[in-house]
Amino acid sequence: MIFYCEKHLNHKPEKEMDMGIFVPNADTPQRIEKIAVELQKEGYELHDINHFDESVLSLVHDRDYIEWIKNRSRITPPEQEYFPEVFGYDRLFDTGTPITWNSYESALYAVYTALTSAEWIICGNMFSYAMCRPPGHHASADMGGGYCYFNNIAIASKYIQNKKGGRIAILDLDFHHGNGTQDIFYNDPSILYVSLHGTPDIFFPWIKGFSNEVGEGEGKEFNLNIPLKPETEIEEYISNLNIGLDKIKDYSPDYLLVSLGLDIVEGDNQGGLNIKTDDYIKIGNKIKKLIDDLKIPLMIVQEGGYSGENNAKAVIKLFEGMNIEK
Ligand code: Q9C
Ligand code: ZN
Repeated sequence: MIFYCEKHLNHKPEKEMDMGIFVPNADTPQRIEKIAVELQKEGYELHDINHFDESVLSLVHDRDYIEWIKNRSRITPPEQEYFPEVFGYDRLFDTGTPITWNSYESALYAVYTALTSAEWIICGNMFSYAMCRPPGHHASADMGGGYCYFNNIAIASKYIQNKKGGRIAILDLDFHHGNGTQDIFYNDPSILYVSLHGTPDIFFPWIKGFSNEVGEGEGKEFNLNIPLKPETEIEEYISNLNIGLDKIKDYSPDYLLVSLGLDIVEGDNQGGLNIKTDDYIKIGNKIKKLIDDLKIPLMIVQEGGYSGENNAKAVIKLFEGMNIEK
């Protein structure tokens, strides 16, 4: 089942600061809208989401961080964007994640979209796709950034465990390392985090995502980073994906959650790999084989991907490769 919520349309950051100058913000509503339109043309149905209590944010985030984002949204007039004073002062780690009057609400409903998807799989269903926007994987317990405010997939993971228990594997296929998700579960052996991403010594978020980050304390060995060279193509991508999938197979989780960023596609304006939209059939095949072998449900959570057109093509190919029924 595919879940979509139109509240994301109210979150329209206009600009971001890159190398000291303002440029158009890449997290546009269109990048999700295009997926929605094309999926429906293909015969997939989108389903509306359920409402939850705002307190679900506390499953992952600190109270004062939540209040800060909420208040910042509330006091920012329409047509204005708040940019952080970054270092050591604000709760956002970059200058690409402005807060508008509607950011809090849109981010909250992205969380609800992920939780509706989570509900669907814990009720005994095998597949869901949460069309979240804004994305989540860069947000840690007390800091936003990389277009992310609340960590949708991390909150969904906690929600699933609170309701059903069990162990979860998160496979992060976004072009960027999910520093927020890694941080949140770094000491947690009940959640395995595996990420393939453009190498952080060249690409955002720069600070995290290296292969020597393997988890800490009880969480040691339950974090696997697989950094990739610029312009990596599908053959090399798949051999690295296999390493990640083997790790997940050995872990034998009760649920597989995928952070689906489509910004690994060649030409993405925030990306740097050379994956083709058609290659998603192969990626889909691999994931399908794993969940069939393990006999576990799959939940996909939308993260990045900045060309609406390619996003739609990639999702359709991925679903084809996974044999998702319409
Ligand atoms: N020249 C996600 O894909 N861009 N976030 C930095 C540096 C930040 C991406 C640009 C990209 C954040 C969820
Ligand atoms: Zn990304």
